[in-house]
Amino acid sequence: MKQCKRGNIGGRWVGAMAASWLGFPAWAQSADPKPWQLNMGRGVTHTARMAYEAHMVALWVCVAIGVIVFGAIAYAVFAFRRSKGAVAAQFSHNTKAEIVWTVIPVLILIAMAWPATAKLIAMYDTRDSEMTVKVTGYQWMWKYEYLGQDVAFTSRLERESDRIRQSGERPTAASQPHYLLDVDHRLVLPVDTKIRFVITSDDVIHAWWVPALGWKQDAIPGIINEAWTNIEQPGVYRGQCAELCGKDHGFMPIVVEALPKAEFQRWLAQRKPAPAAPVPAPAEPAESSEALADAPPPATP
Ligand SMILES: [Cu+2]
Repeated sequence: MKQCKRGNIGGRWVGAMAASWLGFPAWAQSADPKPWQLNMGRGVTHTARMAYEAHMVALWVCVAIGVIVFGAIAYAVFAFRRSKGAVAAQFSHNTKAEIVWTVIPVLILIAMAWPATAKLIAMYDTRDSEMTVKVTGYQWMWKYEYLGQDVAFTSRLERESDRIRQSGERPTAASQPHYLLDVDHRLVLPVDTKIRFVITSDDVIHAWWVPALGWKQDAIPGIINEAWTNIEQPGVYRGQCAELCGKDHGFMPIVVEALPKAEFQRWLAQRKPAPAAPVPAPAEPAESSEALADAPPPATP
């Protein structure tokens, strides 16, 4: 980033590291990625937080192992150097050591996999959802259908981003803060609602991914994948197609706008097609039905 000064970056980096170590909600945990963000975001759903927690546990386990292993190597290199008269041992096998360095990693892996598996199972449980949105991937846009609501629309790259990318202009973060991450029609969703997604594709494999929701799901022709979310905070959350799907793969962003429930209902009502005009009543017959009954049947040819 040209606008950022080096000292500033260093300061922000140290600040962010300190904040994430202390567990403070800092920019490193914002819903959407920010420039120079180092860690993954915390997201705005319970599932996103579960992914974040699993990631942080794995990270700290790796840090602890790294410190112990590299610390032991550094100590051995320094304390047992040849200039101090150290002589290398000549044994080639040690059954006890081999059992220890096999069993300990296995136990660490089990301790990490157990909670991660429980979280994964919860992420796939789409039961008791309150509404369903069908997502279909196309080269290169998304279609959203609010099932049972008679509301459907396509969502494609916003025109100004599309114009700039084809013009050769160099957009700046100031003039185009959401360059290639804006769409013409946002996917509007309610907060505090368990929303089920059914995800498929009409042509090639795409993947629907909004990092703040905490998951990505493949959109595969002929297959319907499921996912769900329950957004906790109103806001705008951005994502992209996460499967290499053709030459314009980089130009099919996703924008989710989470609204409070009542506002969402108003939005949905506006999007619904107007009810069909009542069918006009047939004109009054000239003669009464009794007169018609008495009339002779129409002549048949
Ligand atoms: Cu795609």
